[in-house]
Amino acid sequence: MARYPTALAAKNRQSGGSNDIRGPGSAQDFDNRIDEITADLCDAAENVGFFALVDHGITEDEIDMIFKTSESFFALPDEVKATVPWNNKNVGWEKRNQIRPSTGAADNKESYQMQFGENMLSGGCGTADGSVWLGDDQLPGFQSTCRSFMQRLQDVSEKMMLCFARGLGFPDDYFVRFHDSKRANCQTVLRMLHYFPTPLPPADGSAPTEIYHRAGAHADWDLLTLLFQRKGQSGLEICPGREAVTEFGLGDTWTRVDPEPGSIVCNIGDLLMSWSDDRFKSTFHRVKAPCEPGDYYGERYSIAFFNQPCSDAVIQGPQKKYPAVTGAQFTQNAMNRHFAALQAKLAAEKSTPSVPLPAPVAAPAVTASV
Ligand SMILES: O=C(O)CCC(=O)C(=O)O
Ligand SMILES: [Fe+2]
Repeated sequence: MARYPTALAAKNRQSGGSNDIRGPGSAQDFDNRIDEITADLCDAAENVGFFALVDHGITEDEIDMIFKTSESFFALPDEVKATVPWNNKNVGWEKRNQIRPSTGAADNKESYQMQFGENMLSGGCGTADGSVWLGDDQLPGFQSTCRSFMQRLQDVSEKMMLCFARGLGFPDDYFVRFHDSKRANCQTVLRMLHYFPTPLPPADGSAPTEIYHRAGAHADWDLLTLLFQRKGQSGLEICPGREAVTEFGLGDTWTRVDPEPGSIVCNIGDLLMSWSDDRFKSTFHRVKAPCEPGDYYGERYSIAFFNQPCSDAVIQGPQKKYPAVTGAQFTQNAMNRHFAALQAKLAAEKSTPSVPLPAPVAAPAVTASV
């Protein structure tokens, strides 16, 4: 049966300990419990690749506030959002334009990606400063609200990076140095996501004729992802144990990860899997295309934070299982693999006419999203 540790806290509560990686207001707590937390995190990373983090220090008010900011962003007219379009530096807004190799069709969603550094500074189409940051003239305080939240997530991520470095036998600051959000070439991404409502299935009980993908099955490319879901807006599913699954987890058993207010769903990405010589698992996951009773068909918001390496980071595991690559090369290789898999999927569908082809997309498909 699929295992999903619902919370690191559950274990710690049983042992009577405090359950946060950053005790309420107390960095001291983290320092005292660092080895215990490292053991929990490494256990989850080795066996499942997904875990929920609680008592991380980010309040429910802060989470509510960033979701309200996200809702205000997506409520803007498309012409306004199009002034900050997605580009291949992996920043900006896209709508129904991300095609996953697992489905060969665009996700029925829109998303907006932000980074800390130089990749945001150009690519705008009509913003006052030419950046892909939405200006205060459109949404007052938008950039500063998002940046503050990104910094909060960076702080939580750095604590986990320290634990993973220690667990792998690297110096404590090893991953933190390579993911330094103060450097201009930092590639870490905050992604706001908005899934469109899915039409309800036919009332006569017959199967829906069209599949509306939300986020097709995939693994993330980054080091570590932190995800917030909204209460009542379910859909995230995982397929743990990468070596035990078929391609993209298709045909395997999926486990629901329902939203739990205040908790952060975390998962190991391909980068940390590779950097740990495959000791830690990057796990397939998806936001299920609603199609069955019990599925959630309404509009859905989520927010993800993808820890990406600075472009000049040098990536190699302690056992040197894979040749060393830079952060830029790792990302490029991931994009190339993704593109090749997508082409193969589309070519296979073309030679099998019984499978409907996806609608053509107007702009180049998003391939660089994590
Ligand atoms: O929206 C979600 O819950 C998950 C999104 C996701 O997996 C991704 O964007 O990589
Ligand atoms: Fe993902």
